[in-house]
Amino acid sequence: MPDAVHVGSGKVRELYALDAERLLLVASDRISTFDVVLPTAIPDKGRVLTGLAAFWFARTRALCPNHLLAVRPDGRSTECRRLAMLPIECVVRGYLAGTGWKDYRAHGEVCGHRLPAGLRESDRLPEPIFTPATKAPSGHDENITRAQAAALVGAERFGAVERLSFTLYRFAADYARERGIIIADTKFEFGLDGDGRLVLGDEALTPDSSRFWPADQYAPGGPQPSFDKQFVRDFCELTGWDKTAPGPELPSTVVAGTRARYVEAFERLTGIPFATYLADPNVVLS
Ligand code: Q0Z
Repeated sequence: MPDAVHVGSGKVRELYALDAERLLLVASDRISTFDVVLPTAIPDKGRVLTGLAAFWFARTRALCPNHLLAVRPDGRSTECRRLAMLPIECVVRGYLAGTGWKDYRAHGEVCGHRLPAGLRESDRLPEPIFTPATKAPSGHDENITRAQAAALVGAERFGAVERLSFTLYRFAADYARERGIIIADTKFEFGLDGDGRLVLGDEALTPDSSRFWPADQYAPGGPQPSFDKQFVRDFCELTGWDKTAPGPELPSTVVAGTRARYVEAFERLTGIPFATYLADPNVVLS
């Protein structure tokens, strides 16, 4: 890509500038678990995530404008409008997991939301809550209060991203639930376009930016299996790995099982055979 200037790296994605207005977001096949990127790739993982994000962008356009301009024929890279990103992560939680569960157990509340007593790990919340976080350069995002978030982006903008986040989460969670997937929580990132309008950016509603749980195995009262990464986690636990870098190489059985889970999530949610996506990635846009 002689015309693309590398401008950023995430744990499993790369970002390039195409020109002053456009970015290229490339999803690799790298996988992270327990916050460490493993030495073994999951073939087509980047294509699954790119296709899923594009699918959701196409289906939520009427709810909220987004940065997607085009999916490239490789199926793993998308051309996006360059935005001025807001300095907060917009997290919506429909279930009590991760730092939401930890904060609830410690303080009875999450990001200033007082929750009913007696909730168990992974319980569904009476209604979804908005729990903003800062974007820590370390990658370890920290939950902040609504007031802190409002101070970072302005009160009016805070209200707008909260409302949009709820609308997007409810739409996607209802849709996914009918297809056997619980979206327990999800993270959105918004930016401003050249006219100062709020636009949904980054990736959205993928298993890397959300917790996907198999609905048929849902059993609150403890942690839930991950729809996509459970084979990887189980294998890593079995090896006795101490969860510091470098992580273990994955055996081919774990790679194949994990790839199948990503493809299954794609096919369940989009209703499109993954092979059809590979032949023409634009199928997720119509
Ligand atoms: C997204 C990230 C990645 C590293 C910046 N439309 C946009 N306009 C301006 N900035 C961004 C976007 Cl998506 C933007 N990130 C996150 C993605 C690699 C960092 F692929 N950073």
